[in-house]
Amino acid sequence: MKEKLEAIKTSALAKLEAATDLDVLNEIKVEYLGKKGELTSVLKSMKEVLPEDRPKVGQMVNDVRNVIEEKLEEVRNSFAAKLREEKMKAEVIDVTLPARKPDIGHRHPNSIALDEMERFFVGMGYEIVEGPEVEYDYYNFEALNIPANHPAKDEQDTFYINGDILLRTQTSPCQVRVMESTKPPIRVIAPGRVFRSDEVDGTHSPCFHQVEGLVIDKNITFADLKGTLAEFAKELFGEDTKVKFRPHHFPFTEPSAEMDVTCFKCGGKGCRFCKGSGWIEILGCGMVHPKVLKMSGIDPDEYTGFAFGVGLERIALLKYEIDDMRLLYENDTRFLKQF
Ligand code: 2NM
Repeated sequence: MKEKLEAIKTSALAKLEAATDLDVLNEIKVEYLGKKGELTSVLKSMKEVLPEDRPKVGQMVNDVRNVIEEKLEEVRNSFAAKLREEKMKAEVIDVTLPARKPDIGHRHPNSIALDEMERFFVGMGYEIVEGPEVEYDYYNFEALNIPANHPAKDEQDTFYINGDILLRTQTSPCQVRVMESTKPPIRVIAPGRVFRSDEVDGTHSPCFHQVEGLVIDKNITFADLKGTLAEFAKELFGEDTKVKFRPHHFPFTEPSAEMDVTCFKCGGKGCRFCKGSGWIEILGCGMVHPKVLKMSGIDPDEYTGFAFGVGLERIALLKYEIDDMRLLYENDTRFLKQF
């Protein structure tokens, strides 16, 4: 029995000495110390041992078990140490390398332009309002004096969710909601995303942004409109900017106009930027149509108001001299980093 135990010990220690990884260690552990292992089988054959020798043999089995367990632990520790050493070598940090710069994003030209406009109007006491991009036909068209079959509906063809619900073509529906729920005086601007069924090109996109403004109070006149928008133009394009108003037509305003600013490149003499005219068109505006006021519950005999609409992309393109609108949507950081 003693020889047998010695043989088990010797072979176990030799195998442990030769082991190369943790899996092999576990196999050896099972082979010698497991339930069906070599030492257990010795214990099971105890009945063949003389009763008086049993404690001694039992002691010997325990000694062998302890020796094997100790060796097992020793080999396992040496594996862990080796692994740690390899990991340290692989993770060496060269502290002399230059630091990696964090990649900080950049504000989009639209956001820069919008911020500037919002600052201007908030400074004049306007509130900023927002509304749903998915709108009722009523708020987008009907309440703005654009009834079914009106030709303006053709110009502002959009994406319909169903017969009554669509993607808004302008942010004026926000202003209708404000008129319905607020007793004048009203001074708001409504910036936001709008949608039209347009082909993509250098100046068009089916999804773009507008900033619309609305002022309603007693005795608001076209003079208030002109004064406000002339100041706005100076803010955007410089103190020397002059404005002119050309008669136009919008169903929701009467009278209506488009406003041009003197070309900030040539100061109005005419250049390539303004195509020789000296003027650049920047927005549409007018006095809110009495029918529009009335539909939203405001008495046109007591109150008057003006409104305007600016294309945000158009302003960003002009201000930063970008010649293709598509650049604003591609999010190429080489482009965005320039502003
Ligand atoms: C424009 C041009 C002129 C406008 C009108 C209204 C409302 F809600 F008061 F009727 N909001 N915005 C308006 C007027 C918009 O965009 C070119």
